Amino acid sequence: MLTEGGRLHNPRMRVLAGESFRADFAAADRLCGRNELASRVRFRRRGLVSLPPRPVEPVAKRKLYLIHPKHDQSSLIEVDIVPGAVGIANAAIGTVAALAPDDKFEVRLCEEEVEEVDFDYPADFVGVTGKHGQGGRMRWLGEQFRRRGVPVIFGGPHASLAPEEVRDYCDILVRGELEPIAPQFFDELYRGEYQREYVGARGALDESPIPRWDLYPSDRALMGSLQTSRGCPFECEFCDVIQYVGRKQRHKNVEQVVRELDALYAAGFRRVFLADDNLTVYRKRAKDLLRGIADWNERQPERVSFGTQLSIECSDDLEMLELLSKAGLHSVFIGIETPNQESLRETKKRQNVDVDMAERAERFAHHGIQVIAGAIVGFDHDGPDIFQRHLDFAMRTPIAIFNVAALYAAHATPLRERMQREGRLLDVDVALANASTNIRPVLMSLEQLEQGIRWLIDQLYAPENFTQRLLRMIELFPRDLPAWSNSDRRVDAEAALASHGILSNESPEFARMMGRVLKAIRSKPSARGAAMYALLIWAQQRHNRSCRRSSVEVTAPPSMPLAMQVPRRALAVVG
Ligand code: B12
Ligand code: SF4
Repeated sequence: MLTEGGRLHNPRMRVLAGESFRADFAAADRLCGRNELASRVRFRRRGLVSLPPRPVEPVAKRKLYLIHPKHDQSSLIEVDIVPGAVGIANAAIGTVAALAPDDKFEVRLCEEEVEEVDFDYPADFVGVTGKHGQGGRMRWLGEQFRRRGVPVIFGGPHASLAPEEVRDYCDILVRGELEPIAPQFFDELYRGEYQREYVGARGALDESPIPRWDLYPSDRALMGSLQTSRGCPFECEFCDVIQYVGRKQRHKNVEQVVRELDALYAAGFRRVFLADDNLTVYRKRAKDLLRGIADWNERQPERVSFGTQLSIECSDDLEMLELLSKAGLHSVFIGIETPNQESLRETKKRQNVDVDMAERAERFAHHGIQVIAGAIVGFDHDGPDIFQRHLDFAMRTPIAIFNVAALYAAHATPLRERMQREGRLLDVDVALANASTNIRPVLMSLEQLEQGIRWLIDQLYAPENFTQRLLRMIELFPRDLPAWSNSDRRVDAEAALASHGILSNESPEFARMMGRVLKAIRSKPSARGAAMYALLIWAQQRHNRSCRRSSVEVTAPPSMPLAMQVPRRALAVVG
């Protein structure tokens, strides 16, 4: 807007050309209105202004528009089958909003799965968060807003771990955690004297504020989100958690967690995802926390149920299982990874080696906790028989939901480094395409791997197999478990109806299976919530299988050869 061939072409802004950047910020506000802020950014980037700073005049609040973008492709954990809804609420944009000083910023949030991005909103800054699976959409949004002259800020896991993939699509890149740098960052943003890149250190979590759920479309998320800790002391080779938030786990204290729970409850949530990397790994702390959550839960008019992530070794500890159950944990995501012991050793998943995972999953079920398993195929020690081995293992467990993916060398991981060293890293953007990988496998071809995963997913979710595992889980559940609260939230009703719609479109064979599940639930109502959740995920899986998400506009990463951009997205097959 401001420069054309290096010359100023906006007459109002010419007035400011000889002034200091800081002063012209305020003056621009007065003369041209808030939107000229965007022009100044361009102006500054070209290094046109270098006069000494002057005192800042008070200006209006800056409008900050924070977006959690759509994901590039469907995944098992998202709920595309419920239009305009999300499975787990995004905590990042609400946290950034809470860190922005109230007197200087007016913040608006956009959850793109719920509402369209408002490109006409007169934002002074647009902030976009995202994970790797949203990278294409982040870049695309960055392009759109910059074309409109609005300065774009990128932050979050993808921007932090793969800055080279997004840097050229934003004006300000924030890597790492925002809390420790928030005062400086927002001050500089407000004054327009910001830097091209910020790097936040790993701070203490007591600096982390309660996310602004009041600004988020909380009524459109099935679960709220609460991160009680960051980091994990294990060192699985494929994992990016360590690079992102570190091996030394940092914790919020129990009072802080309870305050966040109060805010989530007030926002209407009755299911909450404890968004930790590994909730139970520090046992004493985990037990104190679970006791605090259990006490809090008992005081609520309606009981809240929780999901989280943890590692299998916690099931050694009977007290831990009891506390998880008492606190209201209804599902836990566990990286089972593989039944192949050599592959577990290869990937340094030591806590799973020589452990009878099927028996461990039963321990959770005995406590009324549903295990959701992460499974990976394509390790160097996986041959073509691995798919059948996975299926045989799965059918020995009471685990209905398996999230299966090809081993993938994520950014900044030790695995990626090794693949690069060994010349096995492929230059493709895999994003969420669970059947695809960016690694050349050792004991099978890429085609065998992709076909094998598709076969495995089809087998795992075949009505007969899925129902067998689900019935086993229901059978193991205790009878005296407190029921999930009866939600009167519209979004929960929509989820039930959506899964019902998909389920009832299935074959007569499937209808018979469902009849058996419903009968089992009737005779054990304590398992109802967990079973209905499994059915919802089943319906989502069925949906993913039959329909690919093609409507999301994305921009491929800069390194990708053009020829690969479209076909790779079309290849997406999700678990
Ligand atoms: C909860 C969670 C989920 C939830 C997300 C719910 C949701 N709606 O967001 C679910 C279970 C759905 C999920 C799914 C996936 N996840 Co996940 N998830 C997490 C987890 C455990 C916590 C995230 C969280 O809530 N953090 C709390 C917020 C407050 O912190 P934050 O996002 O880190 O943001 C901080 C800073 O980055 C910064 N910031 C963030 N955004 C912005 C924006 C601006 C403008 C600014 C200035 C600053 C800023 O401020 C925050 C405070 O410091 C992290 C692990 C972790 N420790 O972070 C993995 C993680 C984010 N997930 C990851 C991955 C890979 C995925 C999947 C792709 C997995 C898959 N194959 O399906 C999918 C992606 C789904 C998608 N839509 O794309 C990776 C991301 C790696 C990467 N390179 O991007 C992580 C790091 C670890 C992991 N492997 O699980 N995930
Ligand atoms: S246990 Fe989970 S979070 Fe921890 S390093 Fe391994 S995969 Fe990552």
